[in-house]
Amino acid sequence: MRETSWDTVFMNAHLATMAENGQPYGKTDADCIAVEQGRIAWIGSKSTLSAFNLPPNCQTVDVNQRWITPGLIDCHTHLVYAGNRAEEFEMSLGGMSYAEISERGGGILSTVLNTRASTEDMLFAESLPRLKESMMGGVTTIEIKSGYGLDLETEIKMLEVAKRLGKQNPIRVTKTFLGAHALPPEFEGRSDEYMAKVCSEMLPTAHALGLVDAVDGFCEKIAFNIDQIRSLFKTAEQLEIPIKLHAEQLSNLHGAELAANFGALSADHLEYLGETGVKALAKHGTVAVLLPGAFYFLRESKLPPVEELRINNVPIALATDCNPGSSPITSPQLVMNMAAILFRMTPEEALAGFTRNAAKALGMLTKIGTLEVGKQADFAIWNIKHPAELTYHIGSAHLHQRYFAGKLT
Ligand code: DI6
Ligand code: FE
Repeated sequence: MRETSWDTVFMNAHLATMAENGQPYGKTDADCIAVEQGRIAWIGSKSTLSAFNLPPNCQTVDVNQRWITPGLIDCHTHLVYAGNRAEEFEMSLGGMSYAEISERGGGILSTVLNTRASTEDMLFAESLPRLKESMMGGVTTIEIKSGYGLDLETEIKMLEVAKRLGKQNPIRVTKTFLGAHALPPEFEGRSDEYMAKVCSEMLPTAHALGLVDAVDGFCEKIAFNIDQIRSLFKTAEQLEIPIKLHAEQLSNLHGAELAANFGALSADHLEYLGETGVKALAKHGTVAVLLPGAFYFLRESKLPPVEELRINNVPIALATDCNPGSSPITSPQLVMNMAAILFRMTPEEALAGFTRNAAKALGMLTKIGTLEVGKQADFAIWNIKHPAELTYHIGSAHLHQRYFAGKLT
């Protein structure tokens, strides 16, 4: 008899471990998972369980032939913001393009004004329902970006709200500094100066407060050019902060290549990514994060080069990009369906996009993203008969239960 100090054993489960074990969905014959102190302690078959001595207070959970996947990971969101942009949505339906709306002082800037005007408590209260929605979709780790403040005070306020959301809810929140999201109105015509302020003051201050897990920027004609992004990355490099980039969303400025050359965790959006960009991602192990919600909502017609990414073994993650302007969505399942229908990704790729590859995009694969011994016991338990159903049903809820660090939530 092997002594254990397990807290919980889940039994009669189908496991989509999403580990790279050569089986679709990382399936195994094992039908049990044991948890100890918030981590996966053992994965095996019920028939071998008698070899273990379970402590008297060990709880057993009969999963009843449901499927367990790793808790989902939404690796790219702008979930903290104030107000919404339903009126702009109406304008865009009237024919105005996203770039036009943004040039008219709408777009990101209108959310900036609302976010600046909100107190931290207001911002928290507005963001919380979105976080709850995300949790109800099976998400156990979420990345949240700043970027609707564009001044030191408001960027810090956003990151503090993100931190508090994580502290007060059973979910892991990682915080990304996106001060280089757009040019604030007070810096009109002076984008180099704004970027200098981001690098010399805003990023170092937010970092010193312990609020920055990664740095991101928006490399685009309507945002920042490649030289400005390079200076941002140099600062991040000096501060030893991992980087990410919004790249090639509306045009090809070769941002993904720049990011990859700096060893970025991920390059995100990528509809306009070219061949050299794909090769650079492959060379540096940078994850391609695709955001079908924004593609759909902006009625984009240029598809990201999914097949080229596949051929070059670039890991592909998916995320909601939850934001008020281009992707007002919190449901991973709906995004998985969009990825299949719009990008022709397979259901297995879609699930890997919200688990293993999303963990990679956050630099957290050693902790989360697959069901493997030693990793966090973050599980989503689904009322499904096959894991492809998560992608097949159009956004319908199948979540039976959600466990965060071994605890039912
Ligand atoms: N690309 C996007 O799609 C979002 N940010 C970005 O850099 C849009 C953000 C917004 O419109 O509020
Ligand atoms: Fe984004």
